[in-house]
Amino acid sequence: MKQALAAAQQFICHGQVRDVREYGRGRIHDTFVVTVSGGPSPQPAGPPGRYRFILQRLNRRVFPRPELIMGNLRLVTEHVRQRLQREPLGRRFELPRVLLTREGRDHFLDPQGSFWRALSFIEGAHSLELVRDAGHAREVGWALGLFHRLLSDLPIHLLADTLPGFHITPRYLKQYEAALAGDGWRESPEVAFCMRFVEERRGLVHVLEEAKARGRLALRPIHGDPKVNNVLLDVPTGQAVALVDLDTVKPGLVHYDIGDCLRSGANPLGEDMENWEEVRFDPHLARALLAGYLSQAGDILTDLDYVYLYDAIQLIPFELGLRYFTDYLQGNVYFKVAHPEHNLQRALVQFRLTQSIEAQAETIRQIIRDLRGRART
Ligand code: ADP
Ligand code: GN1
Ligand code: MG
Repeated sequence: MKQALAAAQQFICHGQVRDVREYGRGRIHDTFVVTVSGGPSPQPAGPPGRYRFILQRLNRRVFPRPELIMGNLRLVTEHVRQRLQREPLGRRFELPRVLLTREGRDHFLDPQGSFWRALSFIEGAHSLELVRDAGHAREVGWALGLFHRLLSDLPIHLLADTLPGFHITPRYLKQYEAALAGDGWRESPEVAFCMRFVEERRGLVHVLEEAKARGRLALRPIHGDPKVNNVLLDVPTGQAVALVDLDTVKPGLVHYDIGDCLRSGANPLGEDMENWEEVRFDPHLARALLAGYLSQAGDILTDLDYVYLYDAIQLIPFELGLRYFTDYLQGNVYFKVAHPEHNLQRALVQFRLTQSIEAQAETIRQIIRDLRGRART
């Protein structure tokens, strides 16, 4: 906390830091909310006297080149700001803005080598860990669709690759095989279940990468991590007002995002559910989420994009399960955990979700067909 306080001081010119406290439930960075009093707010229309900002210590094990993140963030927030100015939405939507240090830099490197950055706090909004109902699912999908639409004209060569290999499923399979060959894990019935689960789905892992290699799917700017708690909702109305956690914005397939958003937004029990056998994919939530998404991004999807939507919905929860399971086998080196079995439990949740998706494949394909028909009429 002392380090966080010292870092917070770097991002204020006037006034005093009143409070620094841990914030949110991210699995990668250390996030704090800082309250400042007595200085002008960096928000254009912020209240005088007291304001808050988000302070984050970026995880350098996951993101070895955090300076690339800051470049992308500045580019993307400016692009979205300009587009919304040209084509107003008629409702609130914003991305967090990068706040600068007293020296005018977009980050602060402390004496221990930690990389700190500050973002404007999205006021009057909150994020939920679990999807509440179909209205919430629709808003989450709407926010992702809007994000894709607003960035669809940003040339991808301008975006740095902040996390090489992210969402490249065959690469995660290789890492899994390397982890299995290691000796840092013990056998258990759950481990045996996960191993069998992965073996039975080896044929699945190449589907999106092959489509990309064959030119059937194209790279576009993506969010990379559009799960439910990264969409902020207006407190009184429940409308989506912001997307946060933009560190994985980079060139990718919109399919990664759609699959990720659905594995989070159509799993009402959430990804940390202890009774993993109860986890299921809810097609009503999925329909609402996809309808919200297509209301904004329907026009940027090609016929081939639609062809691979179901594959993405099946693949991305499987991929996340594989990532959690691998991390468990490696001794929990990537995701933050509350206990040593946490990543194994999270893997089981994602694998159970994948099973539920597979069991409802025809229903999900029908939802995609229905919504596509509606988008075209
Ligand atoms: P991580 O990458 O570790 O998930 P996030 O950037 O998602 O970290 O931040 C963690 C949580 O903090 C988010 O889920 C959200 O609830 C909250 N948060 C992040 N940025 C902001 C912001 N600019 N304004 C308000 N809340 C935020
Ligand atoms: C991580 O940072 P956070 O908690 O929003 C992860 C995502 C996973 C997610 C699962 C950079 O996201 O890929 O889908 O956990 N982010 C990174 O909750 O690996
Ligand atoms: Mg997050």
